[in-house]
Amino acid sequence: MDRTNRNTALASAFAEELARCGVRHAVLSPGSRSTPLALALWRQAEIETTVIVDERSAAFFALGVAQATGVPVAILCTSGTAAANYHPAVCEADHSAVPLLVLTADRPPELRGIGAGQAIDQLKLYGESVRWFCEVGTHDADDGGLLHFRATACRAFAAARGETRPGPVHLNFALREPLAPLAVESDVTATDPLALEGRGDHPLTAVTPIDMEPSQFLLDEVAKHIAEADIGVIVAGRQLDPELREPVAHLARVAGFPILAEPTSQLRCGPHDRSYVVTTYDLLLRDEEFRETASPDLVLRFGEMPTSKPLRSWLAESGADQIVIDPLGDWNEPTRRAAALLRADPTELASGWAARLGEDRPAPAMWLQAERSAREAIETELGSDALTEPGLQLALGASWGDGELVYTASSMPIRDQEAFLPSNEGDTTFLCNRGTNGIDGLISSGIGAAHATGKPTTIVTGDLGLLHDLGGLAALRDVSTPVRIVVIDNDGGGIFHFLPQEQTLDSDEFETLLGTPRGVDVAKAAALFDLPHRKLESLNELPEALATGTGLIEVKTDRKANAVLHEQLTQRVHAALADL
Ligand SMILES: Cc1ncc(C[n+]2csc(CCOP(=O)(O)OP(=O)(O)O)c2C)c(N)n1
Ligand SMILES: [Mg+2]
Repeated sequence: MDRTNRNTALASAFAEELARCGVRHAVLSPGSRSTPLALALWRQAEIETTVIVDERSAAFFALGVAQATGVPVAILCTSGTAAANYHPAVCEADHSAVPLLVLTADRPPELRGIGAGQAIDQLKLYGESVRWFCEVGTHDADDGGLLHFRATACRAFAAARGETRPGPVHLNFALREPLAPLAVESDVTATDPLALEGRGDHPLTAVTPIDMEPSQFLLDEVAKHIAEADIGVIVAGRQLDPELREPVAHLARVAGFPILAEPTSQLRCGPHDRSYVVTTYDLLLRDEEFRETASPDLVLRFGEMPTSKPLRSWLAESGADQIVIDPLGDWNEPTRRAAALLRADPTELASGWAARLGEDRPAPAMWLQAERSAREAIETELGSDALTEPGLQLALGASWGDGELVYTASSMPIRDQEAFLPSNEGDTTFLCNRGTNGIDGLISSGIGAAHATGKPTTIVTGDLGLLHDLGGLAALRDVSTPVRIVVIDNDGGGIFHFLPQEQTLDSDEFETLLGTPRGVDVAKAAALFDLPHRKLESLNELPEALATGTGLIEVKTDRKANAVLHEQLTQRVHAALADL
């Protein structure tokens, strides 16, 4: 603990507790009011700090770190609009259950609302988006003040890590002068060793995680249900635990169920048994006849609901019993038809059910045949190395090796990844910011995840996504891991060509209001941050471009032609199904 003055003592006790709880990263933005906490975090040896000027990017960078590591990450800014710039990432962290410790410095009460400057109402600034808000208050460095700062750190860590659902926590720190570490004699009056030092290596108050062990009853009852199902499916959406792969693959085998796996479930790709993995469900479920014949009587859902619209509507229309494995305490059930939400550990559930089922049941032949035909149809249609958005997903899938990380943007990149990315044995981690589907902050999150894990990373973004978080590229200066940013440059919002607005607005209106071509020059964007740039002429140049390391890789496509190609792919898959 730093006894220089009241503020250094309180702030360093707080940082000490965060470190003892397990915090390893903090992202700071410059400002005067936050100096005591910034210095304390910076000087806390176990906590690595990154300094990012733009608070919006800083918060998204931290979101990427926290999502990739699963450990709460602290972000700290000064008072005023700085704190408001955290809001988009706070919303995303709330919806995607990512643990963030949001620390905002504030003016003390006597300097609020009197025109003192740089003071906005920061109390409950993020509303219901946070798991816990605390106005930490003004305190002396006496026994009570120091114990309060230490206990607040422990409580904030536990709340962010999840009780049960991880997410953001907001602590607002009112700080009086001196903000600089000026020595003030006798400012630290505490005498209790617990207030002064805490418990050495251990947090002041350790909070045990909630036990998610499933009951025998849950395991027995659902296993019976699975055994009785005629046609069942496993649907796997975004979840981050690679340990779920083997148990779900085993369950699929003994149940005879296919696994409709979104890449961000970590189940589509990986070294596990992928023989029942279906990758083309988005295209298959656009076919009326297939929807009918594949209609299940039992659905087991792991992770979040996948993005695919045809899959969502198929599940919503289905009369099947749906069992949603949702350990995080959310209401992860947009179909409003689920029979049960299970608040238990997914890995334990899958392995417990598999153990009870025993022998393998017949393979889900209908799904597996359809998958083979659909993949053949896709590969035939995209046969060349021409630069297309679906083709890029095939090329990307073939390029990644074990231990790589892929962070994919909302809009068409994540949809095309779901629709077209093949299954392969690569032990790759797939991340995204799909809690609120924003196109903001993705560059920052991808760089944060790369930095925290040290894994070679590919960020896949649209051109407007890049424009939105262009400033996020500044963070690359402190990152040594290779970060390849693949920019799908269709000069505007390609996704809007798939909406009825495209047919109903005249083309000027459509382009002005939705298409929004901005002529982003990817080469100049790279030059601004002194980054290498490479423009692909053909998809066969992709592996070499990725191997070059950090830089921007430009892939030019055409929005209108892309919508036509998607329709052709759907037709091609339907024709293949008709031939089965
Ligand atoms: C912060 C935010 N603003 C606006 C939107 C609405 N929106 C969804 S997709 C999109 C266009 C994205 O364009 P681009 O990143 O180039 O991807 P493309 O659609 O071309 O694949 C917009 C503006 C959003 N999702 N998030
Ligand atoms: Mg675009």
